Formats: sequence, C-alpha cells, structure tokens
Amino acid sequence: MAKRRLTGQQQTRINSIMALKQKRQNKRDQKADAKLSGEAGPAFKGMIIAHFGVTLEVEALDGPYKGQNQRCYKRANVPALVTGDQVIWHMCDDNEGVIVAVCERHSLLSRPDMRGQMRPVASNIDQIFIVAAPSPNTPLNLIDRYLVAAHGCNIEPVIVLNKQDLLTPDHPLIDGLIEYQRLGYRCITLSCQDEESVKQITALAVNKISIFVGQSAVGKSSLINALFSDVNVKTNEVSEATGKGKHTTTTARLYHGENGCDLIDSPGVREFGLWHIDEDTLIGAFGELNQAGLSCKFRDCKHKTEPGCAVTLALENGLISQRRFSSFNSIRESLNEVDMKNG
Ligand SMILES: Nc1nc2c(ncn2[C@@H]2O[C@H](COP(=O)(O)OP(=O)(O)OP(=O)(O)O)[C@@H](O)[C@H]2O)c(=O)[nH]1
Ligand SMILES: [Mg+2]
Ligand SMILES: [Zn+2]
Repeated sequence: MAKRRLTGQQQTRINSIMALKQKRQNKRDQKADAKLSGEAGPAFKGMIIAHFGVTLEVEALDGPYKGQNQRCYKRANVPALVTGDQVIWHMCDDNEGVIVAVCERHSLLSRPDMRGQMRPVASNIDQIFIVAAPSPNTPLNLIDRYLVAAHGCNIEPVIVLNKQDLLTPDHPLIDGLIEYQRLGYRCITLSCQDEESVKQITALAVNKISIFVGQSAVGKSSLINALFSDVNVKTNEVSEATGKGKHTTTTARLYHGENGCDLIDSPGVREFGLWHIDEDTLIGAFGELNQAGLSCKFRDCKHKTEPGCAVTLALENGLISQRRFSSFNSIRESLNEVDMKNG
C-alpha cells in the first residue's frame, strides 16, 4: 500500500481538479433542470445500470419503456448516483430522461477519493466477490482490506481465486485461502477458461446483486464474459512492462443473468484506502483478533506490549496467524494517513 503525505502543491492541484469536476457536474445538472422546466411527463421507476461522466444509463423498471435502457441526466438536487441505485425518472421531449429522485439504498459500497472524501462505488449490493489471481499477483493484505471494507458496509464477501490454471502448488494464495476458509469466509477457486468451475459463481449469486472487485487484470470482466454468453465485455492482458493490469474497465456496469443473478463488473483498483474505517470496525473485521481480545487484561488493550494481552498469547500459541496480525497492524497504522489512490 503506497502511502504518502500530500505536499501543499499536490493538495492544491487535487483541489483544482475536483473543483473543475464539480463545476462540470453543476453544468450538467443545470441542463437536466432546464429540460424539466417545461411539461414533465409521468414518473417511472428505474435502476442505474452504468454511470458515464455526463449521463447515466437507466433501465426502466415499469411503464411503457419497461426493460429498455434509457440515457438520462440527473437534476441538481439529486445526490451523486451509482450503479445499482433505484431512481425515479421522467422522459423528456427529446427522448432523453431526467432523474428526479433516488430511492433509499439498502447498502452502499464506498471508497475514499484522492481528497479522502467518500465516493460511492455501487449500491443495493448483497454480495461482494473479491477477485484475486496469481497473475497479476493479489497480495493477501489487499484481500484483507476488501474484507474490512465489506464488513464496514455490512455486505457478505466471497473470495474468488481466479486463474487457477496459472497457480503453482507453492503459491502463497493457496495457504492464504486455506486460512480464510478456516476463519469462516466463503472461498472459491476457478478459471475463466473452465466453464464448469465458473458456475460456482452463479450458484452463489441467485436472486442477488453481486459486485466483482479487485485489481486490474485479475479477470473480473472475463468472468462476466464466461458467465453470460450474450455479452462481450472488453478485456485486456497484463502489461508485460509492469506486470500490472491496464485498467480496461472504466465504469461499473450491471449485467442481468438468469434466476435473478445480477452481477456488477467494476474497474480495477490498485489500492483500497480505508481511512473512513474506525478502529472498532477494523478489529470487528478481524474476527479472530476480536474474539481473542475479549480476554485481554485491559479493556482498551492495543495488543502491542500490554501485560495480560490475550491476542499476544493467541499469537504465541498459533491460534492467530502472524500474517493476519501483521496485516491488521499495517491497516491500523494506515487508517490515519493520507493515501493516494491511483487505481
Ligand atoms: N490464464 C488465465 N487468464 C485469464 C483468466 N481469466 C482472465 N484471464 C486473462 O486475464 C486478462 C485480464 O482479464 P480482464 O477480464 O480484462 O481483467 P479485469 O479484472 O476485468 O481488469 P480491469 O478491467 O482492468 O479491472 C485477460 O487477458 C484475460 O484473458 C483465467 O482464468 N486464466
Ligand atoms: Mg474489466
Ligand atoms: Zn490485547
């Protein structure tokens, strides 16, 4: 996790980029307001399928356009919208829609932006598929970060190890997954090249909205392609120069499958800042530490050098792994640092 304190110059630059973005957004919102200033037709329910800088793609959920995707703007008084949002919209004379309200969200996955402000990623999600792969290698600490984020927004995580065909028998992800399984997390191993193995996803996704998250090039879009024969999402190889992905997917998009299996493909991230998470949520996400910590002598024990620390004892006895404890400490240390997201 690359962390750096921002210099004054960097902060000013980020502020001016964000101000420019806000100005553009205001202009677009004003456009939507102007559209609706005339006669507004009937209101319909819709769902945000994808979000493009200027417009949103909305699937009509009722009325004469039911099942169709409609390009829409949003009114200025409507908060930032994301894929998965349920909205109320009107059709305008020029065949463009205007969103006038957003319905209450039952869940929201967010992450901090460059300025540390929370940005929603997708809403109304029931399940997060954390996609990992041996190439580009997914560090176990990144999986831990996603597990913390999932815990923080109360969404069920599933760890998906993709590219099984590239796994060597001694790869650290294998032991990592054995440990996650032992801790009670649902884990599946598959390869997009093996149709049968990919069906494990559909079996877990019936009547749910699920999202694929993970680094660039771990195969999130390839999974969508493997699962839906009628879609062909753009995919890209790992860069030979950097060994990293090329950030092929640029916007989160929802795909409908059979049996109410809705899957959201999302852009790859290199890092997942967690400074919106407090220490209680963090330790809550590390269930084994949380459990052992209940027996510490001091209620506010930091599990560092305190006497009577049950976490230290559990570490010595091998009940908590050194790897997870180090991961916990590194996330704890990063909670208050300014992070640069460059995913
Ligand atoms: N060997 C192997 N390659 C795979 C597998 N799944 C995906 N790939 C390849 O991995 C590369 C990256 O896949 P993508 O689906 O574009 O990855 P992504 O996670 O969507 O990446 P971003 O959109 O950049 O976030 C492509 O070249 C795929 O063909 C797999 O199971 N095995
Ligand atoms: Mg992709
Ligand atoms: Zn302790």
